[in-house]
This record gives sequence, C-alpha cells and structure tokens, in this order.
Amino acid sequence: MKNLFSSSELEGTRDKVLAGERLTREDGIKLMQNNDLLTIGYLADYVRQKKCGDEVYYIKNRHINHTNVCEVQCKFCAFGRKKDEDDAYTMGLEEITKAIEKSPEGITELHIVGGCHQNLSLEYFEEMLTLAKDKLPKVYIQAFTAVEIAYLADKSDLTIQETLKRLKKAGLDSIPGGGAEVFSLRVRDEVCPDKISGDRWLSVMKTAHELGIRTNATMLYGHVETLEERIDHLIKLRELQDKTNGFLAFIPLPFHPDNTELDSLSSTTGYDDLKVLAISRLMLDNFDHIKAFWIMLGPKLAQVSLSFGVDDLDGTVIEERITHDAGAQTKQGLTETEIINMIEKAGRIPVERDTVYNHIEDVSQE
Ligand code: V47
Repeated sequence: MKNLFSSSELEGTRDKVLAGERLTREDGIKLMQNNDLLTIGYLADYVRQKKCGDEVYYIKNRHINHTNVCEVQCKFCAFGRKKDEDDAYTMGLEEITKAIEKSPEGITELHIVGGCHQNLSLEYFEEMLTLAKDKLPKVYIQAFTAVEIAYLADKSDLTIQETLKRLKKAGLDSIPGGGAEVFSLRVRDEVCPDKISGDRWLSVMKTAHELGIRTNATMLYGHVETLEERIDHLIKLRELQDKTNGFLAFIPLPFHPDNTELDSLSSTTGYDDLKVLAISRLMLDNFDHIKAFWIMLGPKLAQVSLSFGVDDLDGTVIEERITHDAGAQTKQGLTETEIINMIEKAGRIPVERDTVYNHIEDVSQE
C-alpha cells in the first residue's frame, strides 16, 4: 500500500507549505497536475487550520439579480439576455424595494448583481442603494461586479474612481468577486471577447481597495482554460492582494454548462472542485478566506470542502438565478439551521459573520 503523503512529486511543495513558504507558479502547476487529492487536501487543511482555526463562517444574506439584460454576451452565461428577448427582465426600483422588504428578519447582507444594461443610469443605481439603506439601514450592501462598474463608468463618462465614490456615497459597502472569469487573454478571447480585460478587472478592484471598499475575487473554472491559466489567475490575485490587502475572500466558481453556448462541455467533477479549492488555499497565502459557494458546488460537496482548505460556506442566499439558469439543481436557499448543521456535522464551529467578517453576536444567548 502506498504510504500516506508519499507522493514524491509533491515532496518539495509539501515541505514549503509546512515551512510556511510562498508557493511558486511551478508549485501551483505541479499541484494542478497531480491527482493525489488527499495530500493536496491535507496540506490545504493544515494551512486553513493554522490561519482560521476551527471556525467556519456563514452569513444571512439575500441575493438580488436586478436585471438579466446584458450588452456583454459571454459564451459561458445562461443568464444574460438581449433587451428585446421575451424573457428579458429589469426590476424597477419599486420591485426592488418589495424584494428588499420581503427579506427575512436578521439578514446582514444584500448581494446585488445583474447584467450590463444600456438604459440603466448611475442615478438608478444610486437610488437603488439609497432605498436599500433606507429600508435596511444596518445591512451591508455588496453589489455590482467590477464588470458592471466599468460599464457604468464608461457609459456615464466618469472615471472608475468617480463612479465608485458616487456609489459609495449612496450606500455601496463592498463589491462581490464576479466577472473575473479567467484573466488569460486567450481564454477571454474565446469565451467572453466583449468583456473587460483581466487587467481592467484588477484595476477596478485596486481602485475600490484604495477607496476603502473591500471586495471579493472569483475564478470561473472548468471550461476552456488550461491548468497553467488557472495558476496564473491566482498569482495575479495574489500580487494585487500583496499591494492592497483589500480582498476579503476568494471563491472558485465551477462552470455550469446547461443552456450556454458551451453546453457541449462536461460539468466539473467533484475531484476537480476539491482540488481547485485546496490549491486556491495553498497559492493564495495572503487571502484570509476561501469560500465554497454551495449553490454551485451542492451542499454536500461544499460541506466536504471544509476539509480541503475552505473556511466559509457563503450563506442563506434565498433566491439565485445565474447558476440556476445554467442548470444548477441546488435549492434556491438554505436555512440558517441547515448551514449550521452542515458545519457542526463536519466537526467545526459555526460562526455567523457580516460582510467584512465581524462575528455576529448570538442574540438568542443574550
Ligand atoms: O460573474 C456566469 C459566474 C458569477 C456561469 O463575491 C457562472 O461573495 C458558473 O460572482 N456557471 C456570479 N458560473 C456569481 C458570483 C458570486 C457568487 C457567490 C458569491 C460571490 C461573492 C460572488 O458567476 C459571474 C460569473 O463569473 N457565472 N455563468 C455558469 N454558467
């Protein structure tokens, strides 16, 4: 029988991880090419334990996707529509108010993302933020991907900095990690040629960090990217984090092919999902949190990922369209009790957090 952790190709990398040394591009590629999932998972779990202890974060949040109309047509997306398509929708401010008012007691975050819609002005977004803060003053608003922000800035003839300052003043607290996809020019040319470049995505995030707006980062994997391109993506994020320390969490997003132009591709496998999460933890040594988005992974694999470097399961979500339009079979939301159960059954300590990872006091024990 093979000895545990005897994978000779990984010995050098293992020694670096155990010594707390930064991994190189070559280490990352070696990990991606290696199928010794348990060794990779063990190393990621070791780093997670040292960094985060046994606490696992979750949040009571609500997602709102205010429009599916999108000028940027990406081959991997089943959500975006041209504005004259039958099932195109855009929520008016009244409808958004109603959705916010329907939010259950106790949520601490609104996560708002949508398409790049030609007719939605900066004033629409400012009003949306103002009314959200008016209805739920204590809630953090994590809204609009870097892609939406760049689109809005260009349309409004403003710089990214000016646009972000106005959105921040209206109530924007933080920016989600979407739209990063894979930074490689080759991949973007193939799957999302009309989208902003990886460098521009990074530059929007850098500006946000300089203005004190914390953000997340993602990578959409499992389509046409190579293993090397995945690692290059992680290294670009790590380099920006070295400069700004503005990223809160990294969330790898497994590609869902149904109803997309790439529907001939297979879904990712559980093996690949766990490897990407674990390698993200190992490469992103300057990120505090690696998040498993259970909506995309399924709650069972998300739970198992807690032993593969993950310390955050996202949250209650309530309603989600982007992944469900692409064939996700998961529920629209989980209850807090379900999330706590997943964490406790993995032998870990559930901690409710807000958007910026402050612990929420458990009011039931006061
Ligand atoms: O930007 C689009 C991706 C993102 C598909 O920051 C797809 O906390 C899989 O960014 N299959 C939106 N993914 C979701 C997102 C997110 C989710 C949860 C938490 C956070 C956070 C961010 O989903 C898009 C795109 O990269 N996406 N189509 C698809 N077919």
